[in-house]
Amino acid sequence: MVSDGDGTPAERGVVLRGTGGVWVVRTATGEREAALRGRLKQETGSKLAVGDDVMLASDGAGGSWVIEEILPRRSVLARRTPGGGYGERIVVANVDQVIVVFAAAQPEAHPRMIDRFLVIAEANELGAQVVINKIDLVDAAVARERFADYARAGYGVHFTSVRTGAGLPELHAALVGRTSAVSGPSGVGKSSLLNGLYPGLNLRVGAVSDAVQKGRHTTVGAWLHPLPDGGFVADTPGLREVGVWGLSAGALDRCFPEFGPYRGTCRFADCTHRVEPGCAVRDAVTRGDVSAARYDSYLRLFAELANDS
Ligand SMILES: Nc1nc2c(ncn2[C@@H]2O[C@H](COP(=O)(O)OP(=O)(O)OP(=O)(O)O)[C@@H](O)[C@H]2O)c(=O)[nH]1
Ligand SMILES: [Mg+2]
Ligand SMILES: [Zn+2]
Repeated sequence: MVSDGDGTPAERGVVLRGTGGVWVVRTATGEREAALRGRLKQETGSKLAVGDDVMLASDGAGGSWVIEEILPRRSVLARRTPGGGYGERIVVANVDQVIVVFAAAQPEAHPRMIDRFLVIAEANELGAQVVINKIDLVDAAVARERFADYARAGYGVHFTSVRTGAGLPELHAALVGRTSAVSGPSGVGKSSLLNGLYPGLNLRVGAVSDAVQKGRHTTVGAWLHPLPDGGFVADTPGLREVGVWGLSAGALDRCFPEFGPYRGTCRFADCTHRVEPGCAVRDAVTRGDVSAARYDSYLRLFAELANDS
């Protein structure tokens, strides 16, 4: 415990979740419920988010805690505010990486949907890893081939099964000590994976509670779960619509890391890599150096984003 200027006891903590103005903050000595100091609420740009590092102060009487200060953020997973206003809505602060979870079957992963999640991570300048779960339901060699594009594009890819335990040690190693935003469609096994890695988490599996949040995710906040061996994982519902992430069509090419070696060498500096002559990205696709399927995702998302604005 340290002391602030007034001699009031102060503690540093991480915001785990919040409802109705009450925030749960984890400090070195436990979890505390705290309200945001009124002065902080008014200041522009100081909206509190799950994942924020904060300074807490006790009211002295030993009862309630107040969030006195939001410490500078290392990163944010943020979307444009709904309704087109300026500013942003932070889904999780201080995220180190996005873990995009899909299933090899039941429900079968759609690679074009995986690309959407990866683009959102890239647009937020966050690292991403891909998890293909339920590998027990398919031929593992076929699945590895089917999702080979992601490893080729430079992403970490984990093939896992909660049923057999396959791939779990490697996924565990990828989570320890970091703050990860876990996302993916309903039913792919996100909660099952986290329970498999950390039985103490006791997340609900196959629950309707998560599913009913679909369509309401502009108001449903993320939850940050502390991991027993260091780090945090956040459930982040509703990551899939790229349109709300404040991304312009012209910036989309930077969200495909494997285009990187080529996009600077197109004939036109403002090449959109669709129809322009002398496009080095398209040439790389023709040669097979860039995945045609990933390029196809680029074209679809470009059209979507161009229509949005
Ligand atoms: N065969 C098989 N089934 C799995 C595996 N992982 C999870 N399941 C099953 O898949 C179903 C959905 O799992 P959940 O963990 O609830 O999925 P989720 O991604 O958390 O879903 P939401 O919370 O709705 O987003 C459950 O019936 C699990 O038992 C796996 O590796 N193999
Ligand atoms: Mg779940
Ligand atoms: Zn080009």
